Amino acid sequence: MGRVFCVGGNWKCNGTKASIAALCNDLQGDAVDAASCEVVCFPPFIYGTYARELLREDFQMGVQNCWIGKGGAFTGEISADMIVDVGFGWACLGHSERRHLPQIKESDETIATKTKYALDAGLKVMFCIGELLEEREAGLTNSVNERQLKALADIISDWSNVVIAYEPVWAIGTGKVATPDQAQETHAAIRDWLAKAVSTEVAESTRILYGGSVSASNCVELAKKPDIDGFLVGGASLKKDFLTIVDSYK
Ligand code: G2H
Repeated sequence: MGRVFCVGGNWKCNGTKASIAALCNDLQGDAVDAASCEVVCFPPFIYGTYARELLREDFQMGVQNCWIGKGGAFTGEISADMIVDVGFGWACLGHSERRHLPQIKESDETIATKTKYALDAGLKVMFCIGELLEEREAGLTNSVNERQLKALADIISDWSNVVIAYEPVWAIGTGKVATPDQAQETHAAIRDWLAKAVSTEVAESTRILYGGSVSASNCVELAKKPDIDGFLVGGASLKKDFLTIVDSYK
């Protein structure tokens, strides 16, 4: 079976009850053919249940982070087991804001360990990778992606619930989208690495999403590329435009 197109909406630390209700209303529309496209929204934790009640049923729900392991005396944290318990199916882990914001600074190892725990708990994971501008300019794009992926490959063997989201950090929220050719080249390199480091089966079946200033106007050209299997969308996921991006699989 081919790779099912997948679109994530990362709402980040945005929203109020009123804006979420308005957004969920704006996102009403024709049913998405589940055999062809999978859609997941990632609201802030505190609005998760509220958003689930209002969001169309054919869009799945996930969280933007979780604790690294089992719950317990970890004030302020939310475990993957709790996320499964309330019926959410996904976690978006390793987002560049969590890797690079000085107040957070999650390491490759933390993100990989957290991902393994979340997978073992039964979540699907959107595993984000990507290079900084200075790393791209130094020709390090592929080695950075490979280092981030290797941390995970070293500790998991089952990739069936992993979706990779390649998000060049210089393209996030900047309006500077990678060109379709730049994105395709990096996605193909990620797939080649998976084939060599994991297996040809995993390389062929694992979805690789593109993220970074994806919009209603650039998604169609990006979606035509053979190794781009969908998108992780930030700013545009807070608008009706998200539906146009979802529809780019057609
Ligand atoms: C990248 C992306 C969503 P945006 O962070 O993960 O955000 O589409 O706003 O660049």
